[in-house]
Amino acid sequence: MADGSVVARAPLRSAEVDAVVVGAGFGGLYMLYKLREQGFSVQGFEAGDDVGGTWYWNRYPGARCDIPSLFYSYKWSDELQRDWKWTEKYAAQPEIHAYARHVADRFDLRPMIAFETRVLSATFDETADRWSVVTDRGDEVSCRWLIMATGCLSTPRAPAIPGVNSFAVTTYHTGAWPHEGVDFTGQRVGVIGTGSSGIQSIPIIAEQAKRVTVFQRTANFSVPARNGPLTERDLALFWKGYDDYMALVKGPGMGFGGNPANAPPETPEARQARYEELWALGGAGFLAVWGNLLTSLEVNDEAATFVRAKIAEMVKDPAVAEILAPRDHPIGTKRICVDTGYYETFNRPNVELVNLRATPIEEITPAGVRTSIAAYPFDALVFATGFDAMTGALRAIDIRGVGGVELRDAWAAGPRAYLGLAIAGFPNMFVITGPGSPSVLSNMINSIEQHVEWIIRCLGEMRETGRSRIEADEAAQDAWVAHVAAVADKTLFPRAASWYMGANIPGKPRVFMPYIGAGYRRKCDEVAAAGYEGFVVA
Ligand code: FAD
Ligand code: N01
Repeated sequence: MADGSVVARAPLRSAEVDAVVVGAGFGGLYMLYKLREQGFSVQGFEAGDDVGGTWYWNRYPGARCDIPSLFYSYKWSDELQRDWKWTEKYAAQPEIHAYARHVADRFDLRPMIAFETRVLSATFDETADRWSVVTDRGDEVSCRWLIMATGCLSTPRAPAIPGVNSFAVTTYHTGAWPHEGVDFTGQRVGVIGTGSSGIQSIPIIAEQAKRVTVFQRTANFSVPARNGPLTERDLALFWKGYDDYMALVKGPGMGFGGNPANAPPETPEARQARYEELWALGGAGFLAVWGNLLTSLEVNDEAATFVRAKIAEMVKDPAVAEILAPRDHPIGTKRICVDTGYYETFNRPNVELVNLRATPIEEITPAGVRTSIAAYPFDALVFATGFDAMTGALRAIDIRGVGGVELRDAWAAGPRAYLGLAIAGFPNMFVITGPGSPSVLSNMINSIEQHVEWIIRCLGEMRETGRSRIEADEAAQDAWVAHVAAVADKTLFPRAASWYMGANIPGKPRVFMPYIGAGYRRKCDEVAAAGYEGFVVA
């Protein structure tokens, strides 16, 4: 509950269902809907007290999507798509959360979900081909199919800084923001982290607070959102192109890939004109400027130089602009940020930028932050320090597969999954947008729908043919993992110390986790059509 109390309920002891779904974000909600529609009995579990996942937890000021809302919404119900009216090009968190709530109510999904319930463990019983799922409320549920909709960005992470818990006033993490909101009026606020969450929240915190000190370790590329109200004209254009768009989404090519035909023109003038055009348009579409932006360092350098020049134009103090100019990774190899007034915020008299590359933080103290040269006292400290991405939520659960092997051990050298959907040694378990699938490099809602539809087809076919066990084959998984890495190695992505690589977590193996190749949907469909090639079915 938002007030911290917990709803009393009896544990679901010894319940038996066909399927358990863990997580009630966009992945879990659609999975629950499809399972019920196909006549499977199902139990959902969600740690929060409401649906929405990302949009339930990330309530920091300025939180909004970076894919236009008309596209960042479910496609599986035409009526839903037509009825729901987004108010802005990029909706803010409250509106996206309201949308998730609307979906849950409209399709009556809540009765299937046990809220405020965290799944602690899942153990596979090899004799029965069933999972036993245990929660922090004492539930013990047995299921044939276990579906992890636990999210790629759902395990917030505090910075690894000495004294991190010693700050005596209040500390906030953007990924676990208080439901009642925070009023920073009159306060001295420190913000650590300048990824998407920091870049979205800093301008709004700066409007409220007496003073804001931004601690930046790595400068990030950000492009202006050019957000605004959605007009009737926008809607008309959207619906006019909808069928073509859906043909693309549902087409075999789903996945990243890039468009090789989109080569940079020969003259610098023509290229600059295109950068200007996309900059004026706003949004992450800037990365689509050339098909080889993420494979050619030379091409990438030019686009990066363009953005750095824009930063220098927007930020009045050249020394501050230089600190904000990203120079240590190619543009796009860390998630590009989409902002509203971020760089201009550093022109405000109440905002200060601390360059941690020059003066690192030595410790967090009861009074604030101490760097190698100064102490900064604060009334509030904000950690915009990101997530244990893609694997954090799965590794937090004690998952034991064949022979009692723990997932944490199976993934000790980095995540391994076949198509990002299933894991060798963990039969009957599926991961929605798992590592090795396009996931965070795609419109996540489209990827969620593709995975849910693949899983439901698989479960339907298992039921029809009277089979009770499906498991990724180790050799097929090895080949897929090698392919995911080989495709990534042909791009510039591995050059950045990004969370895509696991580089934001000390000690996490450096493996490029999302799949960046083309044709992912076709590959998944071919696997299913060939009788689940690469799986062992019993
Ligand atoms: P989540 O929404 O993360 O839901 C997972 C749920 O599982 C959570 O509610 C969590 O509480 C629950 N859970 C986890 N472990 C357990 C457990 N052990 N027991 C019980 N419950 C558990 N993607 C885009 O494509 N476009 C965007 O514009 C975009 N914007 C984003 C903005 C922010 C601030 C963030 C953080 C992410 C954004 N993303 C965006 C990515 C976003 O995570 C996905 O788009 C999508 O919402 C993920 O849905 P999901 O259901 O897979 O996971
Ligand atoms: O997290 P991040 P995020 N000392 O990991 C810094 C999605 N999202 O929450 O780069 C000092 O990107 C860290 O510095 P460095 C989106 O996919 C989308 O912002 O490691 N600094 C970095 O600056 C996004 O990519 C939206 O050197 C420390 C920051 O903290 C993903 O979620 C909005 C530190 C973390 O950045 C994660 O974004 C929000 C330390 N010890 C999120 N530790 C949209 O706009 C970490 N940092 C749609």
